[in-house]
Formats: sequence, C-alpha cells, structure tokens
Amino acid sequence: MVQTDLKPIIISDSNFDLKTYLKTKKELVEKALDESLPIGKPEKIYEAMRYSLLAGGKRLRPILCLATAELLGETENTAMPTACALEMIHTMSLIHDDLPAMDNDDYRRGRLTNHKVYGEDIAILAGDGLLAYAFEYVAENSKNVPAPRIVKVLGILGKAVGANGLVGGQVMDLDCEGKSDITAEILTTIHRNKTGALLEACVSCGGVLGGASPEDLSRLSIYAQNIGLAFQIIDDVLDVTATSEELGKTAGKDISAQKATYPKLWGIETSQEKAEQLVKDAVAQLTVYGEKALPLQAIAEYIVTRKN
Ligand code: GRG
Repeated sequence: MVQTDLKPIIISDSNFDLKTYLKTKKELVEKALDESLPIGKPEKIYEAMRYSLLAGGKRLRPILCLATAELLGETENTAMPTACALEMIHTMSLIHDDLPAMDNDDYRRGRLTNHKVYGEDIAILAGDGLLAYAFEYVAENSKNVPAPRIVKVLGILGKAVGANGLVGGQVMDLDCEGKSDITAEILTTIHRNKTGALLEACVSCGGVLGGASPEDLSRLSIYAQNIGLAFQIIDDVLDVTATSEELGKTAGKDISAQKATYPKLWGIETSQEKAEQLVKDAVAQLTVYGEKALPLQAIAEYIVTRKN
C-alpha cells in the first residue's frame, strides 16, 4: 500500500460531536433495517437479502436522508422508511457490483460477498428483491407523510437507480475498463451517476420529506453533488492508501482491474485537495441554515477524512 501523510482538514470549528451523532444514528438505522425485513418464504432469498443488508457499513446514505429531513424540522420517524429504502438500494448495488460479471469481488463489508455465500443466481435475485422492496417499503410505511411527497420520493429513487443514475454510471464504468485515455471529465460523468446520483437522492428525499422549498432543494442538491464527487475521489484514494482490512473489501482493486481513477489522473495529494475544495463548497451552501446545518456540514467533512 502507498503510505501518505495526509492532514485532515478542519472546516468548521464548532463543538458538534460528529462521532456520537454518527454512532447514534447508525444504531437507529441498524434497528430499523433489521425490523424492515423479517424472514419470509422462500427463506433462502430472505436470508440472502438480510445477509448483505445487515452486514454493517457506514450507513451514510440513510444518515444523510435523516439529517436532511431534520435540518428542515421533520422527525426521524417520518424519514426512516425512506432512509431504509436508500440503504436497501445501496446494498443491492453493492451485491450486483461484486458479481463476477461486474467487478468480481470476494469480500465486502468485511465478509464474503453475497454470491460467494449464496451463489450467483441467488445473489442476483437478492439484489432484485432488495430493489423492489425498497419502493414497496416507502409506499407502505411512510406514515403521516402527505401523498405528493411520497410520490416525489419514489420518483427520485427511481431516477437515481436507472439509466440516468446507478445503471448508466455502471455501464460507462464497465466501458472504460482497461482504457488509458479516460479524462477527468469522463471520470466525473461516470461517478456523478454511479456514486453521486444515490447520494444526491438521499439528500433530496430528506429534503422533500422535510417540506423543502425549491430554493432549499437547489442548495441541498449542490451540497449533495459536491459531497458525492468528493466521496468518490476519496474512495479512489483509499483504494491505494488503505488496507483490505481497513476497507472490508479488496484494496488495490482499481489498479488490478485497470480502472481510471482520480489518483491515477491527478496523484494522491491533488485528489485529496480537490475533494477538500468540493467539501468546502458543499459546506458553504448550507450556511444560511446556521447551527441546524452542523450535522450535514460535519458529515461533509467526514467524507474527506474517513479511513474506510
Ligand atoms: C441492478 C438496478 C441495478 C443497478 C446496479 C452495479 C450497479 C448497477 C451500480 C454500481 C454502483 C456502485 C456499487 C457504486 C459504488 C459506490 C460506492 C463508492 C460504494 C461504497 O460505499 P460506502 O463506502 O460503503 O458507503 P458502505 O459499505 O460503508 O455502505
């Protein structure tokens, strides 16, 4: 692994305790996810879905959704079904991304990938099951939410997953494998879809559930697009600077799969600096909300200082 001496940035000097905030929210999300998907029949498919859904992970997407809804004065309970759905969609994308036909990975979140345990056929179906269930779960469990908001949320989720989001980004990513002429613009288009679209959906859904105005939604989108790209840049950096143990998945995969990455284009230091600038711009979008924006601002900072 490449050793670097990257200094963490400190954007806000508030006393906001992000560590405790993330821990508390993560625990709530874990409980809600566990309750969201009881074992049904056929048991095998529910077990495969639960295996990946409850395998841990940072739970960043649901937390972003909850934090955004709360920024606008909405309660956690209102946003939790959508928060869970976002994690179901994210987990589906990880299961499919790890398949032999895609990135072909053996480890994810510190354990064997879904297809390594259940076989490729069941892993594909477990992803499909989680994707469908995400929409069902929002529609059936969003209590005390005005129907137009639920419809908007479902639309945002669908758009983030489809050919203009995760699916499109993955197709472009596969097309670029092994090519040496990938520019930063192409790479950014890929990641705005593959990684950014779902992160933006988390913030937009939280905003919609919190009754965001068009101005709020526009600020939140810019915030989310910035942190989405920063997240991917740091993901690429960690692929070369962190160990497999730290990441819970195979480190150095981008090099062995001959992927275009930001460190390859810009080097590690410049990649880190660009990610930090994106985060600063994201944080600036939320200054109008004052102290209420501290969780989202701190999450943005965490994205560039995280170690996995
Ligand atoms: C089948 C509808 C359908 C879509 C799937 C496979 C695919 C299309 C898209 C791939 C999307 C993907 C896996 C993008 C990578 C995003 C990324 C950087 C994931 C890592 O997220 P973390 O670090 O992981 O938040 P944890 O484990 O912490 O949740």
